[in-house]
Amino acid sequence: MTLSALPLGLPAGALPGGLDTTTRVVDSHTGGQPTRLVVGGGPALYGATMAQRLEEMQHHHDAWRLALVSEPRGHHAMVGALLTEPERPGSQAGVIFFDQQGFLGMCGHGAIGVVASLAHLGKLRPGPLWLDTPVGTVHAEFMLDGSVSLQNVPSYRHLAQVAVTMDGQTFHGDVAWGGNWFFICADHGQALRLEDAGRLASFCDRLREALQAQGVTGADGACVDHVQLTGLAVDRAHSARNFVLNPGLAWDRSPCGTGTSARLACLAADNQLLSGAVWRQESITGSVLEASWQPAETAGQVVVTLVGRAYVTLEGKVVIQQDDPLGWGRSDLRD
Ligand code: PYC
Repeated sequence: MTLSALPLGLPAGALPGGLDTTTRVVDSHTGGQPTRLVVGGGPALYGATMAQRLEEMQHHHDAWRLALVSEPRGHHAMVGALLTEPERPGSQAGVIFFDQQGFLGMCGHGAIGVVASLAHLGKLRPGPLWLDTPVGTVHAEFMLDGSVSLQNVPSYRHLAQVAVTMDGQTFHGDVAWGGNWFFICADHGQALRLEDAGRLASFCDRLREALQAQGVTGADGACVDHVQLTGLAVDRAHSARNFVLNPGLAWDRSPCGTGTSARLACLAADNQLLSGAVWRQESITGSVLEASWQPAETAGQVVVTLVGRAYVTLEGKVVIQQDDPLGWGRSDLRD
């Protein structure tokens, strides 16, 4: 059938073999790292808490995760965000973040993208809002200049300077929580350059495997699924550069919000950054997140405020054609 042969007025989604879902998405990027926000349709979650809703999504609606963020509709750096009803009185919404590998506790660049996308749709004006996530509530502020300030869940260093052996060499790093678990390593000996992203991703992937093989975990045996290499900033106006490997081989185009939070928790623990001082974290793509910390209620923990900007790139409707063997996505492709 050619387009001109279509009966007049028939929507493309109603093509034979086509399932025109009511799922609507808004895509954005924060410092180059993409977020795909579901703003209508998608799975309905009925649990009373965000933790229950996450479990429901994991066990009953995982197909949606792959359909939304994996190829051919997405790619391995894509992070998805599903809005839910708020869990706590006073919050405006709940949000569950996911990627091609699974689910994220929190996502800094993603939360900034969610706020910018809701503002783009006219659903919020400059001012404060609270978002519930499976690992706690974050406080965001959509600013008049379009930037977003985000007070993350409390961050802390769990282990200091753990030794890990890989390929006969020993590396050291802190294990820290910033909404996800990170191994933060400075003595990696790698040049943090964009042109080396593939090599850096493979280095971090092997380091992560070594951590797991050598029994290095977060609190309560949690898997350390993010690796952050730190180095000197290229731009003198910035405080430091990082390379962050997210779950799988997805390396972060942004400086990673939860990773920057974990880094500040370590800097605070080592008395290397004063409370309230501004840290400008640079990624290997050159994008920047500003961050500062304040003591949290719990001793030894800090609350990190991130400031960044997200830009909307697309508004769309998800189409899953019934006879498309890849309509629900695939997760078995690795670069
Ligand atoms: O910005 O926190 C973040 C993040 C986590 C995974 C991808 N981005």
